[in-house]
Amino acid sequence: MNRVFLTIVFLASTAAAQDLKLWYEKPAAQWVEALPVGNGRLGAMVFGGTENERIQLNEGTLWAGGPYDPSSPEALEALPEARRLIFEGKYREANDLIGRKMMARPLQQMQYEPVGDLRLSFPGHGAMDNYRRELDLDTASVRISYTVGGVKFVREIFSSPVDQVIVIHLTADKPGQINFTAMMTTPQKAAVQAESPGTLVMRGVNGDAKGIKGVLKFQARVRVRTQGGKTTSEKDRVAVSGADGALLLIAAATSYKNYKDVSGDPEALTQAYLAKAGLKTFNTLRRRHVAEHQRLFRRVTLDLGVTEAARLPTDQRIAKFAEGHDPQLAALYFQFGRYLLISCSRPGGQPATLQGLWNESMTPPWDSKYTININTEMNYWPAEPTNLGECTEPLIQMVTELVEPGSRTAKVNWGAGGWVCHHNTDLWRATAPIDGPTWGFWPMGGAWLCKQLWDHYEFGGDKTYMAKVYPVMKGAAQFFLDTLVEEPKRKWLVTCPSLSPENTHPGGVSVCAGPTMDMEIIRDLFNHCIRAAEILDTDKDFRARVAATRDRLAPLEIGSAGQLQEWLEDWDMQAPEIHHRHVSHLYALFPSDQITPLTPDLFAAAKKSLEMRGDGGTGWSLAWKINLWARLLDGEHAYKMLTLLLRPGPTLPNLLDSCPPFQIDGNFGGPSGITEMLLQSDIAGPSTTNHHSSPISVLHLLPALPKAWPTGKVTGLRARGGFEVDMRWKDGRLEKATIRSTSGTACKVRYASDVVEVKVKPGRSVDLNGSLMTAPKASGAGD
Ligand code: FUC
Repeated sequence: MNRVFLTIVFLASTAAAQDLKLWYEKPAAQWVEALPVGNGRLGAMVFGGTENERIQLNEGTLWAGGPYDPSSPEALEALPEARRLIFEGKYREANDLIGRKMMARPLQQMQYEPVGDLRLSFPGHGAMDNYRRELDLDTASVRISYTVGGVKFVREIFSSPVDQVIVIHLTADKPGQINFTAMMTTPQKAAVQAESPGTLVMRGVNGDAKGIKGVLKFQARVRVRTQGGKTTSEKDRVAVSGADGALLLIAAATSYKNYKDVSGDPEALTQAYLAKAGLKTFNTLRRRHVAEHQRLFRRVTLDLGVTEAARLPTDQRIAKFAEGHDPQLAALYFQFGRYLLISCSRPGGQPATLQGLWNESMTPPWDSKYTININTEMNYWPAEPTNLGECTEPLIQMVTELVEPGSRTAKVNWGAGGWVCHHNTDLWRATAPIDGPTWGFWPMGGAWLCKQLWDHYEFGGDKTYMAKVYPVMKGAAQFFLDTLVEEPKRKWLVTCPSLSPENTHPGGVSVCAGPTMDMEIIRDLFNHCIRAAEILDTDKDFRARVAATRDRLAPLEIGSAGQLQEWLEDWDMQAPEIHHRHVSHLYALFPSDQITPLTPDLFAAAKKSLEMRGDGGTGWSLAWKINLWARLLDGEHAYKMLTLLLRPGPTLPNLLDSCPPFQIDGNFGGPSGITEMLLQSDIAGPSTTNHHSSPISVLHLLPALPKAWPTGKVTGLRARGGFEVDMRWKDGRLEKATIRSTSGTACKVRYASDVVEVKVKPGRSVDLNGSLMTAPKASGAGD
């Protein structure tokens, strides 16, 4: 008895300590083992070497190139011919014509680049004991500790959103033990110079790329401050000997002001950041950093239970997750996603790229830019439901900025009004179709991003915000009013040319007319525009036109295998890649709500399509499928997808996602999927038939809870319509739920077969117990 009791107590206390930490027994041997910190603008990957520390640095605006216009002057002329060829079924010819005339010039966009590395060498620290390297998600800091010759050394690193510097603090438990040399290296065209007192400065210019000249200046500046000891600066290094402790502050900036203006002064900026931060003690810097991080991070807690496995280093846990004994790793993975979003996407910064904020290469995979045919949207899926609405600000800003270049592309490429962005964009907000017709000739990226704008409103209910982004959504809708064409057979309105992202149809190419996903995205965009115009009481005529056009869009179709058709034609069974990683047509099931249990035929067809696709895929594809199975209310299959994602391969030792290679989207799609397993919310059911006239939120509690998580607790999740939800469950049954209103006043709450209507005033909450039908009166604080 006693032993059992002690084990439980031990596990509980270890769990408390390890709950929110990634930790390792060795320094990182490679980048995919290093640990990320970031303040939305300044990022670092910390390797934790004892003799040689490498801190790889990024600054969010350091990209290749400069402002450019990739329009193809020949594009518009070729459009009618491309359409004719497609409608005649001459897909290859259309593809070739599009490739020759209609793609962007240059054919590729600019890439995200690294600043370089801060290298610290600690002579004699090669042989050490008691090594531990950890990332604490709750304090957003990396800590490395070890002993050499009986002296304990501790290194702590964080990137402060408040003071705009990366902070490195070095301590030893005996005086005079801190000896190191600091240097900087970089793959950029840059020079490093040591300046007194104890300062390293890297001055450089960004890369040229694809014929576009690099016009950004950048600077990284490291200041070393010690307690005691001696500091010398010479040539390109700063050396410290015999100090009791040291504080290093890193500032970095570029001359980027916005996508049209590169007149900033990185020298003045880095000097100013250091001057301000330099006045503060380590404890003050740390306190301010932790408080700001926890303001966001602590809004949500998730407890899925703990077992013995939680005592292992994180890389070992990843390898064992599928064995099913480590529910806490799923919770850690969920919180790691939130940590990453807070660290790479903060107001005033750039949105999360394919690698968030973290990239060591001058030529990263897919340029580490914004791929908007799934990846960038996935990055933001967890933002609203996991209570990080602020983190979408950089994305909203980017979409707003896309309007101007996107209007040019709409005009030059399509002869249309409004604005368009194809399947990628970059720091310079390029909007034209890139890479080649198979991938790039897809005019839907901007429209899909508009769904994120709408979600921000649906969760938050802020009408002032809605008024600001409505013109952006309206411009996106205008583009389709101008470019949709009638397909000859059934006279439906369709996009043409377009494609179902990256998937080849039986015609041997991707380009086609009216792929299902396009129709779904446009239906959402149109419905959201109508709803926004109603809320803002504006644009009556426009609303009517949008509604009339919406009603002529090609409908969702069920094919001969009972599947939701991916294309206008029933091609799915003959498509060359039946297991293709993109599940584009299932957009209607997730992230959209056009397919729900209330549309049973489509719901069954979507399930069939997902089964046909299979359970394989890239990291992000697996992550998408967690969300899709959760929306199909199948917790076991959703959990199976999570185990396929959270294993070595799709998940790297540092818990980052791999496409492969490293790509951060799965780190956001995964947590979004976990959220969808616990809470789903919808406003007034499916929007396919424009049911949005009297919206009411429907909150579905524990809709896809897997057997692997019989007992748990979650607090602070957000639901559409302005609510926050806490839940506690045991033996697979809901015990208690609390619905707090942030702006909503009424919602329907569904759990298993129970549905109750709850009224709650903003700022108040209502408690429900596991049997909803008997509950609301019990504690109704809603009046
Ligand atoms: C899409 C995907 C690829 C990759 C790239 C960044 O093109 O099809 O798998 O994720 O984006």
